[in-house]
Amino acid sequence: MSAVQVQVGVVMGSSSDWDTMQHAVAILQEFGIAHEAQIVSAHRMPDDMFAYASAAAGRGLKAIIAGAGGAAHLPGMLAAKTPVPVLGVPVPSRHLQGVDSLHSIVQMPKGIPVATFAIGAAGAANAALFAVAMLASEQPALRARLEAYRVRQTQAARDMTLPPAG
Ligand code: RP5
Repeated sequence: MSAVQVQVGVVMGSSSDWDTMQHAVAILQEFGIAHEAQIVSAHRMPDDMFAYASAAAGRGLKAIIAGAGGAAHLPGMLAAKTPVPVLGVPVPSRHLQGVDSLHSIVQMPKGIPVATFAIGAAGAANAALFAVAMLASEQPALRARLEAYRVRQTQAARDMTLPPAG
């Protein structure tokens, strides 16, 4: 039996990021994307982070979703060490509510891009949906599932009702 080829890696700086990052994993599960999720801290596990990034392309990863909070180096440092696209998720932080994380991730100097998403759960889910869209460009069955997902979402919005005023 051959091992499943992981397509998307989900990494985060701490177990405290899981509340946010689980929303990325939930989307990958929903779409049946082979993935892995683990803690790879930029400042507490720098050698592990370099090893993860260095091995990513050779392992066949098509995208890395990286979430971190505060002075959030993880997505940028991973991107510096791998040609695999890095999708950054700013995790809400204790003191600055994730604005620090957002600025740390989005303000990459020219030359090493990190695709940056919204702060928190929406950003995590959207990063995974973006990874699905990337993979779907070469997988027609996955594209059909993504289109069906959007149709369901549209219908759910059309079915919304408003309560009486007052
Ligand atoms: C960052 O520091 C992590 O990404 C996390 O968002 C933040 C706080 O980590 P903990 O102190 O909760 O472990 O590296």
